[in-house]
Amino acid sequence: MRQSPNIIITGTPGVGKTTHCEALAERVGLRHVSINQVVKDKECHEGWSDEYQSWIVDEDKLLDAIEDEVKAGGCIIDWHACDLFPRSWIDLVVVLRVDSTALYDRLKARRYAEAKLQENLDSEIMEVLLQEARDAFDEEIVIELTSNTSEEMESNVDRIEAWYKQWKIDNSA
Ligand code: DAT
Repeated sequence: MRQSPNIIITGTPGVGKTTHCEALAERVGLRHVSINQVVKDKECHEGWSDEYQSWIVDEDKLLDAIEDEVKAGGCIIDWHACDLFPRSWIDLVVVLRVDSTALYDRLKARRYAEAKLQENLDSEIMEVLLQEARDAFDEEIVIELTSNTSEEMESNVDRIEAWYKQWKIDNSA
């Protein structure tokens, strides 16, 4: 039984996953597990896709690479997908959502190519990752939070911190 919960922060690229994870790591002391970083550092991939401008992830290798750390608890997992993680590893799934105009500006600032930018905007509008999270995990552990402004981000971080403290109380021996 883990002493601290594991949380996934997911959503379309640009919604604010990394920003939220870094704030929570600093405030709550959760370990930020950036899947992008793990895939790169531990070479959990089968090469680079020019079409998608991202690594082609080897999911088995990735899960092996993070298993011990995640099973120990207290991780905040940062990635745009969530359905590959075993349900037993995860206590809360936060799906961040953002308005199209804000997302457009953020992806434009990252110099995303037009096709990739449009693909991500479509994915956000179609709620692809929210649906993926709801299909993969029990509905009661999936929450949707908006991340349009820094005030919303502050309030999200407060809310996740409060959830974390309650989990610790509920799961103390
Ligand atoms: P992700 O990790 O989901 O790709 P990010 O954390 O790198 O997203 O954020 C993308 C950009 O948007 C970055 O410049 C910070 C900014 N940002 C993130 N969340 C925000 C929010 N709630 N309000 C305003 N700006 C935000």
